[in-house]
Amino acid sequence: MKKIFLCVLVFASFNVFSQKATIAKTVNVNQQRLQQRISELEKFGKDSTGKGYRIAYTKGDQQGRAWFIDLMKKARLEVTIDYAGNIIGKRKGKNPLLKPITFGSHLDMVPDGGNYDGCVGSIGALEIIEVLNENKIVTDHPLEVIIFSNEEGGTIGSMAMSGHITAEGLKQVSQSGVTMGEGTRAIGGNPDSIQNSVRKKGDIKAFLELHIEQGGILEKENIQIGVVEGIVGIIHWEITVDGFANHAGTTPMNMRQDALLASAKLIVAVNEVINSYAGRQVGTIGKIAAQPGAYNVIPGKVTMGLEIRDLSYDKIWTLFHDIEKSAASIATASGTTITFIHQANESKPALTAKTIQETIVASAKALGFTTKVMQSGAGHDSQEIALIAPVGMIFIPSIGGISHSPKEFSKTRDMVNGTNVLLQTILKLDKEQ
Ligand code: HGY
Ligand code: MN
Ligand code: MN
Repeated sequence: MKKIFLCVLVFASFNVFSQKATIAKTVNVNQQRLQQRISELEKFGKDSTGKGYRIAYTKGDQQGRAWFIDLMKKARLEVTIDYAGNIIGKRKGKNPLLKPITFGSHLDMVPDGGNYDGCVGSIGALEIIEVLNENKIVTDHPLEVIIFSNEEGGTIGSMAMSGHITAEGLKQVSQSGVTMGEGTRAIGGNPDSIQNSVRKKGDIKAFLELHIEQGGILEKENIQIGVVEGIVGIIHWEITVDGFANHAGTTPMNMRQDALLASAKLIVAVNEVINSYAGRQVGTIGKIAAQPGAYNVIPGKVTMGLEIRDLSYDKIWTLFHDIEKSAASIATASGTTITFIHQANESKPALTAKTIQETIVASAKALGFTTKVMQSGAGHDSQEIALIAPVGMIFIPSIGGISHSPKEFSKTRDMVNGTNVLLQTILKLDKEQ
């Protein structure tokens, strides 16, 4: 009798297990809901010219966040905002002792940016919860959807979570004109106790981020899913060029201390230094302002923003020191003074977890997708979270390789593919203890 009972029990549990595995395999994300939410999100933060402005901490950002939080609550997530302004949506698992599997991205954007950078990963993360709810799947691990604050301004929210934001970093002025600390408060965080948002190594089982590639490799090579192996480091410097403002009509050409002319030479020098090394490093002067800014006044002062990126942190500094040398000779020749101020909120290069790369590849291949293991030339919250937990990133193609532009676009089909790979990867990770 006992033997029969045992066989029935084994058969039944095997049946449940294989049933669960089958459900998991056949579960699909909802294409229509994904597309509809991407289009809806685009509405927030439009300025009078219709440009997308969900720059971190602005009204547009706050409206977009409020809209998303409402959707999270409707998906029965337990939503909180941590001290760094990160939005966290929790879903209970069967075993509360297991560490959470976390996934998400960011909603803020660059000035006049596109509607896919950060949005695909955020809306995709919420889609996972919707689909699990609809299919009545409860994972063993607790799940957390995390929407990081101010990713574009230096991965501020994830930097706080990894314990690397500093008092100096909070004083840094953000793209919206307020300091990082003031902005954090504006979105519901508390910069005075920001250390309370820190997660330590071991607190999270894994963090996964679905993101657009923001480059043209996947499209060019006709590959459906990118599997990120490493994310570049990013360092910024504020540059000030001090010359001497003077009358543009009466000052002879050989008696000028023209800050803008010196700046122009420095911009060329930056480009020459970066191109003088083999490798995939990049360097950009992305913003410039000349004072006083009149036709008939020789610019006396120029401020610029320098950014250098590479997978090697040391190489970034080597490139910077070469640029400093070029600046010194330009300053001497032009009678100007050139100073560099290193910005505290720098991102270090990070590698993703090999095991998670393999799980993403297996999930993508099981769904019949082509894959490519690749580096990310864009920075991401994942590189901060990689300091405290194993991370994985899934890329989908950016059409034309365009990003940080209103022309940024990814196909619905690719968003669906990426979100399905994210879902299957989460379900696979959930089976690990
Ligand atoms: O700048 C970046 O690489 C990212 O899109 N924040
Ligand atoms: Mn991004
Ligand atoms: Mn971006």
